[in-house]
Amino acid sequence: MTPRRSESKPAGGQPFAAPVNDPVRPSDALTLEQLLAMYERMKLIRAFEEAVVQLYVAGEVRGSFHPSIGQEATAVGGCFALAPDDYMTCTYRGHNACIAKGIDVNAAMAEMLGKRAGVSKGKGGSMHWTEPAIGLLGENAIVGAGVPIAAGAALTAQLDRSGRVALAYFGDGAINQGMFLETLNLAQLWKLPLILVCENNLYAEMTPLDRSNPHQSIAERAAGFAMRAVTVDGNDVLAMYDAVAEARARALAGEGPTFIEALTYRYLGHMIGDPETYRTKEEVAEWKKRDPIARLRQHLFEKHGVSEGQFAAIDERVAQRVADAVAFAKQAALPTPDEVWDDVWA
Ligand SMILES: Cc1ncc(C[n+]2csc(CCOP(=O)(O)OP(=O)(O)O)c2C)c(N)n1
Ligand SMILES: [Mg+2]
Repeated sequence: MTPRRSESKPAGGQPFAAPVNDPVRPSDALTLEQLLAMYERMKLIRAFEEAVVQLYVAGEVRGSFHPSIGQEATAVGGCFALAPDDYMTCTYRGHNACIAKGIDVNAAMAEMLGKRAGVSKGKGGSMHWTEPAIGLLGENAIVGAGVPIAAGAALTAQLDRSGRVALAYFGDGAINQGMFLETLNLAQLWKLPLILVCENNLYAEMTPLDRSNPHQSIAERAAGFAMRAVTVDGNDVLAMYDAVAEARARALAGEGPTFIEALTYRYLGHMIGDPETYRTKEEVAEWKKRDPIARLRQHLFEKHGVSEGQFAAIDERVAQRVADAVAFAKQAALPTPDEVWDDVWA
């Protein structure tokens, strides 16, 4: 079998020589039903964010919005390899991961519009979705901050012997944060059941990775903490599933954390309104050829004979789901001024 782990290069670096001859491929055991569910979830993430872009442009979303469009496979591949009650943290761009983990999209859309029915009662907005019921310990607007929070959750799981693991999604911009480096050290020392997923989309805001990272790859740096570290094609949802499933099995076997560098790309700017002067249209077009949703669609068509009719039915269901979420959010009530101090802790 050909390995799914990627040899593609991050900007300015050679590919990290991850072990590529491991024949264990948990995704081989996925049923067609599960694969279709992954496909539908990726479509839902994209359609949800496309709808938010429209609402943002129409002036209905306040604050900043950081779309993850193009990064659906890192989220769905990763979260589908977790148990429903495993912990997860992510960034202000983590709508992909939250929807993949199973957040209620009505409540998520209501949060985007600042409504009381939102996941954070309309007070957090785009960057602070939180839902303990699905293990989501919060998106985080502070670069790198979700990593120690996930490590704390992993320590809890270890002490309680609960059989849960914690996964932290973060960007390539997090890797020079002190708390990130300290967490890697402790996590390896204490063999925490922690999965560290770096969504390396090659830019931190407007800074290309090769302007901030002297290593050949991000996984190479993590390997410096005596930690298992691999580089994965983050636009291949099955490769992501395999990497996280393997990491989860290692964590539960007491073998400690795994670092997964997932190579991916955001199609839109850092946030709505980003003039994108730091990258070329050609580069964006090149990455769109590796679109994660189109690739799973091709796989489903070639290997499982999924028909145009089946794909169209999924598209229709997804469009309806997002339209329902928008309608729900629009009619939902705003919080009132007397609620301002509710749920505020000091
Ligand atoms: C501690 C901290 N420093 C700086 C910022 C400003 N900031 C917001 S997003 C960002 C870039 C992060 O890039 P990356 O981690 O690669 O994530 P991406 O946006 O690419 O998903 C920066 C520097 C911040 N939010 N927090
Ligand atoms: Mg980045």
